[in-house]
Amino acid sequence: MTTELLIDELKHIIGSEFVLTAEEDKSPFLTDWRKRFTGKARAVVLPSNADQVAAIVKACAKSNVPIVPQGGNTGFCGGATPHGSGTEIVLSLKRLSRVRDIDTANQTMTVEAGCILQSIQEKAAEHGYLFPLSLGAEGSCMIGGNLATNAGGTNVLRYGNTRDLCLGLEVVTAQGEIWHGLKGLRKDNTGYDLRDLFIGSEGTLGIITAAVLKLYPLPVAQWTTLVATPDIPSTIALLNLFQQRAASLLTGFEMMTQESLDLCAKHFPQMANPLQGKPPFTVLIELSDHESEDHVRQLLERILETALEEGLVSDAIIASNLTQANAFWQMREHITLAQAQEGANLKHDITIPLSGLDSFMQKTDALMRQRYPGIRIINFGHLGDGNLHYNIAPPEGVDPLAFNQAEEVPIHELVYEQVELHGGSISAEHGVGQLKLSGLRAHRGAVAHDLMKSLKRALDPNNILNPNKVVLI
Ligand code: FAD
Ligand code: 2HG
Ligand code: ZN
Repeated sequence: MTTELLIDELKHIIGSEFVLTAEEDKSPFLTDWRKRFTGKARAVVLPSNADQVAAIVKACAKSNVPIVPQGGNTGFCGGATPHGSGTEIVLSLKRLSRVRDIDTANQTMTVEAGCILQSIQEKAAEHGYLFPLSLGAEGSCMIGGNLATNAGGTNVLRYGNTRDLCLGLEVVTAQGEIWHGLKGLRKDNTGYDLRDLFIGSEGTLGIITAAVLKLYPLPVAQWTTLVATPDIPSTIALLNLFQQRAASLLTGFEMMTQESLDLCAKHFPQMANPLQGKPPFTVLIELSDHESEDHVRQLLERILETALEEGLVSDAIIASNLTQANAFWQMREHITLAQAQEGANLKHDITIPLSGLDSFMQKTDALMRQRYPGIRIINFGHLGDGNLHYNIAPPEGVDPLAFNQAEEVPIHELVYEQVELHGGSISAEHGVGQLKLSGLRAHRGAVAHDLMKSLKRALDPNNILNPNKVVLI
């Protein structure tokens, strides 16, 4: 089938106004948030329901035209950006944005893939519930994208990754069939877990059109504190102290180095670190409680007292109100935005077992600074999960694009070699997409990589869904 005939068929399925072919209309869908990847597409299509998605997949499969699913386009690995060939179509899920059901007895919510994460949080809160997934992009990322990347964020240490927050899925397969898996069950051992197969598959195995999400009781009180720690061993000892004493009340434990907060203050001076004396490490800790304000506040104070006595912490500020607590979180979330304003940078989204974290940072920092004097290591992350964003910016005054072009590969190699030596992962929460495709076989090992290829071939034998992302077949 020619491109024209396919475009006509797509227009017939969803209406001409939802099949974009003009360059200026397609362009917002062809570059990722970081402006790291740009591609081309025959068309961008915007269906409004699962039946339309299925009909589009059937039409494309018939014409052998690959499809790139896209949600909020905030992903960091180029998974939602088409390749440069111009042969693919981008399928945006943004019009599938209905909340289908809220089941308070079952504590679940059924939503379509194009629902913005923040709107899901707000809807849950209107009904007195918490949907705990929370990340800096929550105002624009969509739940389909969160599921497809198995996004992490800042609440993982208490509630888990997106995978842990999902009970059921509706998925359009590579053959254009709809799998109706929207059961809100907490137990279901009827063979292979298809839901978990699609979650984290980055649009390469199926197109998620809806999901059943878990809801939790809204906490009645939250206290947030910023503390200064001298080094990583003290920061981990502090985490362990909070885990022991606060247990499930600990809902956030985010680490930021001085270098990352300096960059944040450079671009957002109103978000300078309120802790005095530029501590080497600043940790944002949040406790949430279902009992009372006083209960959790007193607990927080007692734990901080112990931490000060034991020398784990040299300074601490407890947010006195919600505005100050939000300001602490804003400072944390603005590191990514400050990096974007500073220019192109190299991201490493890694996890290391906490026992090896100090050694990893000492060794990697030393090698990096020795090889690249003046380099800026923008290191922050979800320390409670062992997840670092070990990002690299060139020395001040050096052109970032030229630097990245010359040094991207050796810098990735340097970091990933240390990740391997310390038993870590090269992608903690952002996924693989195009960015980490080439290193995946070595990282996962031949057996795991071949199993991934077999799965891809079995579910998508014609390589229609997001080809050449995650795994090459
Ligand atoms: P997209 O970027 O549109 O797509 C991501 C991948 O999923 C692509 O491979 C795409 O093909 C696929 N996909 C999208 N929708 C579907 C669907 N319905 N069915 C099948 N495949 C689909 N990530 C974290 O994990 N933790 C963080 O803390 C975090 N913070 C961030 C902060 C900022 C400021 C930004 C810009 C990004 C952040 N991210 C974070 C990365 C990003 O927001 C997440 O990966 C998010 O889950 C992507 O959602 P999206 O809707 O934008 O997906
Ligand atoms: C975060 O934790 C995100 O804020 C973004 O995962 C990390 O900018 C980054 O590298
Ligand atoms: Zn993160």
